[in-house]
Amino acid sequence: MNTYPDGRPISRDNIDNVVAEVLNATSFIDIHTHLFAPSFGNLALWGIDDLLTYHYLEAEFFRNSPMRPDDYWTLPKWQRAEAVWQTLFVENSPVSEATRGVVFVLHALGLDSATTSLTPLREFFREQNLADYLARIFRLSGVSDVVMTNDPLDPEEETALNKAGQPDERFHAALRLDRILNEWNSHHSRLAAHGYRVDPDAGGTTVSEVRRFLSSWAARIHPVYMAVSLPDTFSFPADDVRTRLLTHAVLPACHELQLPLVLMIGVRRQVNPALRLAGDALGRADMHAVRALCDQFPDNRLMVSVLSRENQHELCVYARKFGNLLPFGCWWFLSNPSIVEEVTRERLEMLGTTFIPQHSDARVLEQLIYKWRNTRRTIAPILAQTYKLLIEDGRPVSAEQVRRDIHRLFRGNFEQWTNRMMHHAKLSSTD
Ligand code: RAT
Ligand code: ZN
Repeated sequence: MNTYPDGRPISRDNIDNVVAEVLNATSFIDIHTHLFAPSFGNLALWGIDDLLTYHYLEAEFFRNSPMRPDDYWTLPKWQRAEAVWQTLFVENSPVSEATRGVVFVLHALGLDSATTSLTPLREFFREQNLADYLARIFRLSGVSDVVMTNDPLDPEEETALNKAGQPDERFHAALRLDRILNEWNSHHSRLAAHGYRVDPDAGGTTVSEVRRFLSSWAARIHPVYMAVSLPDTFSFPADDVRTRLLTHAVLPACHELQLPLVLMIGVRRQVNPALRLAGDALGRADMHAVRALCDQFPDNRLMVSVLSRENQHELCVYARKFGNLLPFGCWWFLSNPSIVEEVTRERLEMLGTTFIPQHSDARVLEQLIYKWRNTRRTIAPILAQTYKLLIEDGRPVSAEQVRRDIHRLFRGNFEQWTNRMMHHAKLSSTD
């Protein structure tokens, strides 16, 4: 029910309620996740064992448990999940963002988050019918669409992508380029094996062949963008294979196919390989690379997220200089209320509504519930405060205006940049 009539000015005292109501009533587009549609089979993760073996939790587990990583990895998944539960939820209070997330997921599903045994939780998940359950999770999360991460050079994914399963209109593909742009040395032979005439130095026909490879995958999976994560040492232009491939293959392909290029900059991979996926860290990046890309490719659309807190302000400044740059998300180690608050406030102050505040990065289906609930909870007072300042400064604010702004931040900017209208789920307050 729409409590606040459209055009009338909202009183300062009512702003908090209106913002909260509009945030809850708007279904968001989750522009970057690691979720997979059900047709991807075992790659699609859900349920308590996958929730507990999430790498954000594993990093915290190793801080609290005497178990050595090498011993942990010898255990089957169900035992790893039990070790994490016992250590982080039974022996310690789950106060971190990632552990509280699991608590909220269980609570939202009507389950006991204080149980010492995982058996009743496992029973609940086993009983679910996936089709109904998926709809329920999307509804509880307030999300209509999610974007997957699809890397055709990942052997497991390639097999799944090749098995054309039943498409699900809520899951959109994204063509991920990490193996091509960051690990060319170990992956050019995979392209060669598929008949592409490429060489280790990315010379000769390589760039046109990589372009052909990208076009062919784009025609198969219809991605909403191409994407790559880049190290904190990323520099552009540089005398390296990555610069050659970006300049002559990836950016021209994105331009031709009218797809944005998503750059996620600042990851320092595998500082502690024993932790596997939990072993990555971050570093401050040199933002000259972003300036050079925006400047040299004015007809390409670049969506950028930076992992280091120290790079956030520079990203906002560059976005003020280049209309082809769209900042998005509070990625990975930034996805904590204290930092989301700071970064979002800074972006609103410097960019108005021309950015995308958050994506979930969910790897396990139910994480959508807590990640989007937390985003709404953190961002509501920031938006409300912005409107209060606007009213104080002499401009009335209406509910219609709040709706327009929230729609733009969490749907419209992405739809405009990808040139796609996504399916718009109606949110109801009942579960
Ligand atoms: O947030 C994460 O789960 C990371 O492990 C990464 O996957 C990161 O989000 C990425 O897309 O590289
Ligand atoms: Zn990610």
